[in-house]
Amino acid sequence: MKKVMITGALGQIGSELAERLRRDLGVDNVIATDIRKPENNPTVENGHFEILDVQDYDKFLEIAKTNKVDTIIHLAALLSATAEQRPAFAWNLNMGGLMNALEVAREVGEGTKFFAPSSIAAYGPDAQPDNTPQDTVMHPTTMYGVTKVSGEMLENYYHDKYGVDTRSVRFPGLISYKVEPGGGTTDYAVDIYYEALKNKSYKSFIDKGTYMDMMYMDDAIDAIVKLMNADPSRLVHRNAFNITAMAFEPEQIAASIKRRIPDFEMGYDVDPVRQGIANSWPNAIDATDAKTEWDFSPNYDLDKMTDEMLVRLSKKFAEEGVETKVSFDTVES
Ligand code: AKB
Repeated sequence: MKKVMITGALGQIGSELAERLRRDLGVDNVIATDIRKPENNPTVENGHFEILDVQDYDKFLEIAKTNKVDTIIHLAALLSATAEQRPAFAWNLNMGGLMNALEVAREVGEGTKFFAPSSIAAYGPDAQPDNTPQDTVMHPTTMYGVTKVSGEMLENYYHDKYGVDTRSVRFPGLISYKVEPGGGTTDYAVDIYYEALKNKSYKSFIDKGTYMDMMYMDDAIDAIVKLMNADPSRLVHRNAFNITAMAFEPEQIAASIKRRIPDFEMGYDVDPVRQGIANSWPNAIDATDAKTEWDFSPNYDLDKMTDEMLVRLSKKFAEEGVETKVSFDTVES
């Protein structure tokens, strides 16, 4: 991984990955792309940035070839809740974009490294809900899940048939403070920190008792870098590894926040669409193969993540002049 092109680089994962890779590889060795180019955006301003609609194959190929990239990290996609509202567009964007990305990788040359994330959404309601095995039935009942499981197969195909060095993970819900996610089912676990600081209360659109896998963004970014640098001879699996750092229900994240904001109040205003999606996913997946094959090892558990989110978000709100009811410079461990 020497010269990397990232699609969807303004999103929740892309913006933090671009920053990390610019640090690791040098600013000139990361080509960040997205469909829009906002002003005053660090990903746009702190390095090489190009506008790219991933459905435009010719432009995709031109950017990859002109910049002689050896790695494509394809992040542009719709998340679960939005995909459920716009299934045809989700199929066209998620599968068409992925197909273009894989074709560009093939065209760039054999051995091109390739990453596009899968998700816990690749599983359906008939998979074992707890300690869900890496290799088991995958019958998703959401459009997003259908694109994820199809994407996993397509990435294996391009690896086996054309020698594209495809590697991927099934991401759980990702929690971060820099860029908010949009259109996901696990987004409640990000929103809750914003509302805890601003209002000391939160109404969850996911119901009590609903377990989902989650991970702090630092661990997710480390996982991508580690997997992309892993010795290929150790990889029995490729597309895609289960990874998770924690699994919790809404009551547990609320309790974690209450340790620092004792008068924080949690209520529920359940969204039937996102609740239905969550109900179709596993409670907690098994990440043993990622640990064995490329030493996946997350650092953040729920309380450590909560402390980090409260401090980091407080700082961000202060910088942006956002009013809050409570703020943290630091927390005592
Ligand atoms: C979503 O909720 O759609 C995503 C995911 C789990 O893939 N965060």
